[in-house]
Amino acid sequence: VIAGAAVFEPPVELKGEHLNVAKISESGKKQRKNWTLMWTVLTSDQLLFYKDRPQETGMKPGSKTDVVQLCGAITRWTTEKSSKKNVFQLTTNTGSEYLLQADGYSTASKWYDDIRKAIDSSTKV
Ligand code: I3S
Repeated sequence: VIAGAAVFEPPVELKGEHLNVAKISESGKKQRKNWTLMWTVLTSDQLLFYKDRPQETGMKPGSKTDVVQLCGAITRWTTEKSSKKNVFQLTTNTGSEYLLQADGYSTASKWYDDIRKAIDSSTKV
């Protein structure tokens, strides 16, 4: 490692899976709901959404579609914001709002629990 050079540290990925994602607000401004199947990665303090699952070789930091900071975020289950089952919402401290969904309840609830834990530990710092 060259002293003083900026080194890209890839985030430690806790898990990655395809989830249905809809961004419904950006900085507090409502957006048209558009459900998309996204390769979703949880790190200790971020949620990363990729359009396609990055292959080992093609993994570039710039290829992320969306990066959500979990510090100060809030998550809760919702039955009002979608007719789909197993939907939870994630609101960031900058006022962006996402809906996340999986058809399997165990998948959705594992993600919900893990995101909650990441929010708690990254917000305490
Ligand atoms: O909350 P909404 O507007 O009922 O959400 C539905 C729409 O986003 C719809 O797209 P159009 O706006 O093109 O009709 C989607 O196809 C639906 O999936 C959305 O409802 P659900 O209940 O699936 O989140």
